[in-house]
Amino acid sequence: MIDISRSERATGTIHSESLTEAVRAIRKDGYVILLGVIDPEHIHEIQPRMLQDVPSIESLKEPPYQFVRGHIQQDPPPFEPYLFKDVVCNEIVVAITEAILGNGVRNTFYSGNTNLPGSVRQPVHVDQGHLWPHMAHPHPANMLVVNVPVINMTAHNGSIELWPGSHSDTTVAWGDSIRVPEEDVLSRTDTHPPLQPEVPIGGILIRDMRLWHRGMPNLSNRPRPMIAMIHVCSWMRSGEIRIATGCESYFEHSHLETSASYVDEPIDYLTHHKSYDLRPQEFQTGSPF
Ligand SMILES: O=C(O)CCC(=O)C(=O)O
Ligand SMILES: [Fe+2]
Repeated sequence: MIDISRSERATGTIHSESLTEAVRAIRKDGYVILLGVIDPEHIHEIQPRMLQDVPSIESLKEPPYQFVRGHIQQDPPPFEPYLFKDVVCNEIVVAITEAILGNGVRNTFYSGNTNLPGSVRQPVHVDQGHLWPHMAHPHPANMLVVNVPVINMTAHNGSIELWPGSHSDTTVAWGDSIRVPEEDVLSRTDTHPPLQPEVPIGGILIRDMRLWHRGMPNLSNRPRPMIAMIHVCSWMRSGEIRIATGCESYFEHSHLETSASYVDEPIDYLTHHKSYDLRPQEFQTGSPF
């Protein structure tokens, strides 16, 4: 965990030792957590709207469940007054992702995962596998997920489970099933056990897209939304985010390009996601692996 001071946040500059530490953590552990990066007031603007949007997603004919019940894909509202520069183009986050991914870093995603009360365990998975799998040495990171908790995230409300160092395991290949094979999960459990980090509002989690992780049960009585952005190397092909016309300035940044199209018509941000890899035998009860 790296504490960002008030003056670093105010000026949008990270101390060089903290930058070095963040880069080292992402390379070695596959993730880093930074505290005090985003103005909590901004998250407190987004939070009620995302919580209010949950029932509309749950009442869809096919809610976009990810693997198992209780974990839905949910976009934050892509229009004013819910967009903030320190969320979508955070200076400190960009300094870190650019240090890892190189010049021309791009954000290709503005969505999120909401963990509903009563949810069950997802299978352990990566969000993308290795470009060159089964190598003696893993390739450097090409994609980083930037997660922004929308409520204080704790083990009680189903903080994301992370498997430190697992991004260096080259088993899962790009284009494969993103599930980590059961025997690999079992053999890592004792040597490198997983953890559920606590990340309060204003904090941020940056993780290598290849890091093993999963959604866990939410034991509280409130949904736990978490925004997800994906920063990629300049040469990665990717999709486009749809944002309301007039909001271009939130995404203007000299080092981070956002792959966005700006649209005049209302954006169907609550209804356009699909469910992912649902299996009847684990949908209700959760996956052991
Ligand atoms: O919401 C979480 O804690 C993780 C969800 C996740 O990893 C996914 O749906 O791919
Ligand atoms: Fe995931």
